[in-house]
Amino acid sequence: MPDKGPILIPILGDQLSRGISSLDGVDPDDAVLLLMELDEETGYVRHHKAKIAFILSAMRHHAEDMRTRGWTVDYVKLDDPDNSGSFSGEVARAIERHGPSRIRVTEAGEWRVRAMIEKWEDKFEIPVEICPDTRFLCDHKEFEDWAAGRKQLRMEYFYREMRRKTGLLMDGDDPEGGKWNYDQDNRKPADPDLFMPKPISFRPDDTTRAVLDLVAERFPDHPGSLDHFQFAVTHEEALRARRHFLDECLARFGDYQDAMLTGEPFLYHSLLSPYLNVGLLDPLDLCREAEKKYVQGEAPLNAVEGFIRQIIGWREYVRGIYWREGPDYAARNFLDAERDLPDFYYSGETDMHCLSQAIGQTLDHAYAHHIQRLMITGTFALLAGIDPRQLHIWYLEVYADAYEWVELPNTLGMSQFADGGLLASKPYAASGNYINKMSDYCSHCRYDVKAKTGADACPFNALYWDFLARNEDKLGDNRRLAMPYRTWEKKEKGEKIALRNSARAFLESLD
Ligand code: FAD
Ligand code: DLZ
Ligand code: SF4
Repeated sequence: MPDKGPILIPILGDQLSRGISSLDGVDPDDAVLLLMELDEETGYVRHHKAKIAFILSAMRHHAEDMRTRGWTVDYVKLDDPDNSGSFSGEVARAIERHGPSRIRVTEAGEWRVRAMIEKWEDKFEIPVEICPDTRFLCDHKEFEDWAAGRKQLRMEYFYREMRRKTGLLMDGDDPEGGKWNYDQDNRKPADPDLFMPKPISFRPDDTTRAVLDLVAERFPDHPGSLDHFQFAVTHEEALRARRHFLDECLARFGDYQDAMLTGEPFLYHSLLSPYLNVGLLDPLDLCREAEKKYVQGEAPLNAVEGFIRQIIGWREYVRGIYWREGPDYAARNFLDAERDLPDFYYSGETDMHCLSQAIGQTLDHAYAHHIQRLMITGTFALLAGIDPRQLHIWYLEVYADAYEWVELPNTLGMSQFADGGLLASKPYAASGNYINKMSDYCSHCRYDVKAKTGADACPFNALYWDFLARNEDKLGDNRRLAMPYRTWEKKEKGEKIALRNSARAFLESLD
């Protein structure tokens, strides 16, 4: 290989940050950036059509943006007849085209692609430098050091470290306002009379329209609709989306973070995760902008702390868990759950109004907010004993923000307890009562949320008790479940049988 060739810098589809680490210290005149639209990436699961369109359009816009900043960009389109379909195949072809002296790439966001990149040096007989992804606050070693020797890896303690490290919402060595966490103020159910901010939407330009046509033609069998496509696809648009959230939604984000309302998919959530995850927005900058809103008296502490915690706490923490647990994490199934994912996860067609709302909006917008993911589609799957691997694939497919490093720990660990409690201290099991408290869904549902058994009873109710009874050998000694297990024990034998029969009849109807 020539010593004097350019540096070949592959930029993966979730590395669309102008300051991505593989560019650090590189002179644009010495490098070729390689962006690749690939069958393997668009097809390793059946991604929602809008997710593919978002990523490809953002990639095309980013390529143009980098060209205007003086970089040479080699862009391989999905319908290029010579496209080999994989990162390795396209890097091989790019080596032929450019004769690079070396390859430099920022580490991938998933084990599958990481393993592929680690083979490049031997495969291509050319030096390959893999740079750490500096868009995260906590690198792999720092997370290891934090986790080492701890019996339990609780997010709350990790989050405090990140607060200290960034100085966000700190008053010297103490947390602003005297408390680290204001979650107790953040559990208001939504009121249908609330004024809801309209989400900012971006009209597709020529580039996006071409991508939408391509996706409609090539992926007709993938889930989801392109009809509501309104994502930001450039750095500037993502900044406008950020401003919209900070000005219009942040102040009420905390109060209504856990609320759900019929026909209101977005409430006061930021809708910024797709942009953070592909690199159109920087997480720390976003948190600093949110902090300013508190300092300027434009948003209360419970909202700003809650928002910042999601990003420097949860987001960093789940990434740490993903890399720490290794590629086998995806295979865990602590509760031996083996039921197939019901078809209605792909159609939204079910009489359970909470599920039809959460799934319907997911298929329309490739979006559901956290409590819908956790307490509606997640809790139902947990109670029904759905195979966590099938559920993991579903979440990876249907959300525009889904990449394995963030989706897998949330699904397998937090939502399904399939890692046996590494991430969550107890399973997020709940009856219909929780959904009724936090939403207006039950008042629109054909099922009766107050009824426990029988054909018209809310299925979550019998499933909840059945879940506890079914998993008593694995969960019976969990201290946080002591109360529900005591309540179960106190029930009359007849009631127990009726609940379990009701659950069984419902589960059989799913099969
Ligand atoms: P907001 O409610 O406005 O929150 C602000 C930001 O905080 C988000 O944009 C996100 O970057 C971050 N955040 C919040 N909660 C989490 C969390 N638990 N883990 C990581 N980051 C978080 N998030 C993803 O980005 N990708 C996924 O694939 C994903 N899969 C999930 C699967 C399940 C089963 C569950 C329960 C949660 C999942 N989440 C995932 C976390 C969370 O639901 C989404 O980040 C959030 O709903 C995105 O919408 P938003 O931008 O409006 O978030
Ligand atoms: C998710 C995705 C999709 C749908 N398509 C592409 C693509 O065509 N080209 C690309 O470079 N990246 C894509 N991605 C994102 C990658 O899957 C992601 O970069 C890897 O999973 C590594 O995190
Ligand atoms: Fe969901 Fe049950 Fe409420 Fe219907 S009654 S919306 S199934 S929780």
